[in-house]
Amino acid sequence: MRRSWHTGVASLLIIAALLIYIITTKQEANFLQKELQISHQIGRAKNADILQRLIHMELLINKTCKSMKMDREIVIQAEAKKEKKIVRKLYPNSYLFKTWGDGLSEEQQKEAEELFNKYGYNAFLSDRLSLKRDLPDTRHPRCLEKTYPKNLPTISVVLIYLDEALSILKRAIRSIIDRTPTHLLKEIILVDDHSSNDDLKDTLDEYISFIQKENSVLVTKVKHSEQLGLTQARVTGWKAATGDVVAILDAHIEVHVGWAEPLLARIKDDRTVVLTPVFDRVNYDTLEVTKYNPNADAFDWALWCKYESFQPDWYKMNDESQPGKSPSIMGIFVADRLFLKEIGLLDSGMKIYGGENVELGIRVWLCGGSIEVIPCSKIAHIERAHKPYLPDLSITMKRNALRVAEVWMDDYKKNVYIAWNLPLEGHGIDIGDISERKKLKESLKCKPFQWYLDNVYQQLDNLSGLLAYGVLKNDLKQDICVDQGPVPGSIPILYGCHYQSPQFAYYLSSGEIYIGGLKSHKYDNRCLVDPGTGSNPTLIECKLAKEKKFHMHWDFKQGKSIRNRETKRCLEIVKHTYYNLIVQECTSQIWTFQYTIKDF
Ligand SMILES: *[C@@H]1O[C@H](CO)[C@@H](O)[C@H](O)[C@H]1NC(C)=O
Ligand SMILES: [Mn+2]
Repeated sequence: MRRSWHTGVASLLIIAALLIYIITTKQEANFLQKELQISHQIGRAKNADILQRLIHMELLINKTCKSMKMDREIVIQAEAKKEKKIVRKLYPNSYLFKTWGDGLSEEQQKEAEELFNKYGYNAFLSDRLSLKRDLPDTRHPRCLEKTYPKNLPTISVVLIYLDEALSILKRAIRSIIDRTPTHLLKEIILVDDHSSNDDLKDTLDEYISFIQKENSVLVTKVKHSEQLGLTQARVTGWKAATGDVVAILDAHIEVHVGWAEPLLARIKDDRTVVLTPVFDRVNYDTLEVTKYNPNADAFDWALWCKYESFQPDWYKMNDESQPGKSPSIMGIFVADRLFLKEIGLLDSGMKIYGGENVELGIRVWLCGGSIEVIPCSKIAHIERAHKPYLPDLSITMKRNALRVAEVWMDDYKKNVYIAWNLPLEGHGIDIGDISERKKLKESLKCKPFQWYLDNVYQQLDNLSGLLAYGVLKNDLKQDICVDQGPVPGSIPILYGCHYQSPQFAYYLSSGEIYIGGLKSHKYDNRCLVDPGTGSNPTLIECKLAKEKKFHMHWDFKQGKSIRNRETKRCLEIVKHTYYNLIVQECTSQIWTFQYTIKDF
């Protein structure tokens, strides 16, 4: 009885924690840009129910819809008005209809909701918008002043998809044809990762032959005979490409005016630079475009991608049209076709989804290339409300991340294990054969991962001070764990062990104890503090605690007591109705972290 009540509260706490984190962290606003990010952030919560609810809540927050400006929408509304009756909202709780869809008939609402559930975006509206719709020009004014040589490398554009809405795919093709100089566009390659939608068969093929004739552009379609996942789809696209440069993109995009020239000019200058354009967000409900500012593409130790600021020298230039160095890519990228092959294309051993972008990023930097974000090249990208493939992408993400760790990260691979709360030995996850990747690394004479941390991605914390990690239990009561407690709030508690991030604790050689998950970047964690008076321990941002000289250092050895160095009090538990977590005069209670990294 209490257990299920506790589980419910636990779910709410986790959701609340993540929501607060999302709302309060400015950077997070950026990383909501890409739909990948949504599942990345929540991927850590393994509970599928939490996941679902969180997706919905996040979408709610993420909503910035303004009044509809699309012609077609006005037409729809006008039609509905003609009927002169107040139409019932059939789906008041659907994220599609939060701000969109006034005046649709019940019939139309049904159709729109059905399509939304199928695709994760407003395919009903997409079907009614012009394929040639204009996009707001979101480029920095300096981008408009730039000129490019006429003689640039040619480009093959690869669009990857699994059961995309036909009109979305057509609009992507249309935008590429209309906004890429004809003499530079070698071909468009559609890679279908085994879709089942009927209209992606003959109807799409008819459109392809129509548009080829109309524009004398080569458009080819390659369909997988079974579902192979994103990495393999990208490899398939690369294999079909013949241009000097290959752009590997999602299919729910529209390219902006002038998107290709800055990319091609940069690669003409230096063929070893792998590039990424800057996404703008297309809302999944209104299909309106929101401008995003350029950012570096980075990741945490679990290898979920996240946005990161550029290095300080980029901001010193004070010129937003300049390329910025980036530790990694988000998934779409543009590269010299043959150079990409020389450095090993993509890791075909990756499954379904996740990690392949980080693998490429690290490999390019370590093996003779570099990565840049090109702010003058913009692509509008739909952030879907949900994605195809798996409901919980963290399963393949974890496996793929371990592959990257084993091949590329040397001793730092343990940080990936720690981020996924796995033991350093014997995690039992099958990561497949990595011998080919290791051979590649040798033949390319790639630099060690330390170089990458020192020169490319300094913001990533090397976690060198960690001694122990995982859940933290008191010997007196083995089924409860130390937990970060309600968020917002700063009082850690005891709670039935659920082995999710709010219960992850870390002991450092400095004597600090982090509780409630580990951030991969410096100064983000919350440290356990003895306030010195009262019996409640508190959690305070470590940087702040250090500044204020709070009592944040604890003497501890695995299986011994946790004793504050300054106050000499101990972290202990006491039973009233429930067990409480307190600091008090030491009574020799003993504690155990789930995993240790080295003897201490
Ligand atoms: C880890 O980073 C810290 C600074 O954040 C540095 O002092 C330390 O030397 C680094 N350790 C290693 C092994 O690179
Ligand atoms: Mn996408």
